[in-house]
Amino acid sequence: MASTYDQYREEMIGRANVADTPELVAYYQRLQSLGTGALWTVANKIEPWEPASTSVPYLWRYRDLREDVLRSLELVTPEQAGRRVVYLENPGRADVVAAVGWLYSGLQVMGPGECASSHRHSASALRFIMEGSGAFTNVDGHKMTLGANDFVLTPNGTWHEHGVSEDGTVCIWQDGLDIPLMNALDANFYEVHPELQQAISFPVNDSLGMWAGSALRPAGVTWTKPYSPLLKYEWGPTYEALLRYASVSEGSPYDGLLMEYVNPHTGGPVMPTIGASMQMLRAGQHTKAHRHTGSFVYQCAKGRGYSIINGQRFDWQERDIFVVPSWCWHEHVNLSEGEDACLFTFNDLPVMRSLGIYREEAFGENGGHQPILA
Ligand code: 1HN
Repeated sequence: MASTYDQYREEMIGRANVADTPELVAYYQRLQSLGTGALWTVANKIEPWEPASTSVPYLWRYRDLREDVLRSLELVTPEQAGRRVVYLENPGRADVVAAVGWLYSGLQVMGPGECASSHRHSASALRFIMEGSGAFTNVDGHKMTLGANDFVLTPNGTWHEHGVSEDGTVCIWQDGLDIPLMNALDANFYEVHPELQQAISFPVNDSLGMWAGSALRPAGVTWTKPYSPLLKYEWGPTYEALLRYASVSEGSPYDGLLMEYVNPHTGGPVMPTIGASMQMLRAGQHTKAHRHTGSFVYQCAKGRGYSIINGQRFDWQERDIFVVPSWCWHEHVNLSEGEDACLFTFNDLPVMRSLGIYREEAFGENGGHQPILA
């Protein structure tokens, strides 16, 4: 409840508070005919007290989607569709085809022997592998083999194509891109590779050989591109790193054991506009609620539990995807019996941080936990 003082402040101090009169309405019409408007009629909307996202908290259950994603295998070929993808539409962001904020996400499916044509675009992209074996991605000639819970980058401007080997199985992965952001900035270009399929120019999985050496890096090798030279982050070493972290630290009361995927060359985010992390919740852990700027797409990589987002409970299990819009309160609960749970996220934190607009706040009341609203 806003106090009387808050109401007074909201209505009176520095805020637009002009009642319509016939004279003003006529004036507004006149301004509109001139391609203009009176700022005080829109000021409170364009300058809210705090972020007021049009994205809503939302969860897509994998068991609801999987059959329909697989059905697209029979309905369209990758050649016809370009990409055979079922995208995730946030009810508040249908106009920009976003899953949350300025982030797009979808589920892509490919069968054995299929390969989509090579292309590049201004949008930065990533994939998180959900199921199947034999998937691969080729990024600027660096071919990578992909298994469940592997995370792979296709940074903006890189030629890329994906496929599944002849001896593989049907594969489903989550795509994440900043297409809505690129479109909002009117900076989105798209090109098809002249040869449709790139050559494999380096040893398979070479970016791991070069850059996945944990605290080691190849001597005398320079890297000048604005994204991580490590293009694939495998599940095995990711989970191991989380276990090692858990053995020496409590982690954060708000995030549990959260580790960011980094560019090993800089220690910074994997790409200039999209960051990613994997977070472990211990058996029985219930994190405290907080909120911050930035839009987040989560995928449960292991275990089951629920999250409370702005007072609403969302139950998740492995492969479910949910979103936390900017400045929404959120807390997570691990319900896996005696086991840790792991949540993958991709997000626009690098944008928030590089523009100096990252802000964070703890939920102060009720021991740090939100009441669940009906
Ligand atoms: C794209 O390039 C891929 O490379 C997937 O698999 C989804 C959605 C919009 C624009 C480009 C891919 C995409 C996309």
